[in-house]
Amino acid sequence: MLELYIANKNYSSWSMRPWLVLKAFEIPFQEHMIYFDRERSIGAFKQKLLSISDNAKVPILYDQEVKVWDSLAICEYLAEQYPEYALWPKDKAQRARARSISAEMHSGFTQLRTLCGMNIRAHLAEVGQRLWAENSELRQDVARIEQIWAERPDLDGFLCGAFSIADAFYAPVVMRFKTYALPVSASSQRYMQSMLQHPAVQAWVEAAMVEGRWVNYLEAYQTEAE
Ligand SMILES: N[C@@H](CCC(=O)N[C@@H](CS)C(=O)NCC(=O)O)C(=O)O
Repeated sequence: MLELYIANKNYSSWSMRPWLVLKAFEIPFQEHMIYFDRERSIGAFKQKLLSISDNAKVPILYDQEVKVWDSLAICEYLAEQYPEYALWPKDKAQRARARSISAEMHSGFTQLRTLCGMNIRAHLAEVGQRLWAENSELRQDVARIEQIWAERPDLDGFLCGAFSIADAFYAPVVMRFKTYALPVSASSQRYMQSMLQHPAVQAWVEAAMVEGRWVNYLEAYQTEAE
């Protein structure tokens, strides 16, 4: 049985990606949750991670004795292990696009990632409005994402046709756009709706909503009492 180590569903955007892929394609796996510490200084999260993998970051996948870390490497490994499912699109051109946009997400969009941390439970529209007004680099990141989304083959569908790893990579972005109510086009909102209605995304979001763990250092914009 595959074993996937992840952190809090409310906050852990990197964990969300391979988890969604496993769920969406109904690949059986055992989930191991390692909660972030309330304060970074506590150090228990890091210590637990270090006992699992030297890279000390989630997600980590174990397939018996095989260890895979890093969300993109995990998804590539799953695609290789389950060639019967289209984890990457079957069509060569769409597969190339899916790989490219996943890699682009993996290594880019720094401003969006830094300023708008994933926080599924939170409603930060006012914060989003301020960030949007003040940060041209954030607006550039969002513009590029919107361009990628607009190029999907069917406006009612997913990024490269059927749901694939590429969508799992952009799922945390969907959550960020929602939390910070960033002003995106009708076409982008349509993609966000398709994603939010996907059963795997819904399952993750439902779990995030009831998780009930507060992590101070991941809450830049609100205090616990709010
Ligand atoms: N590039 C890595 C990033 C993993 C990552 O940064 N994970 C975060 C959680 S979302 C983490 O484990 N942070 C713990 C830390 O930095 O102490 C991936 O794609 O898996």
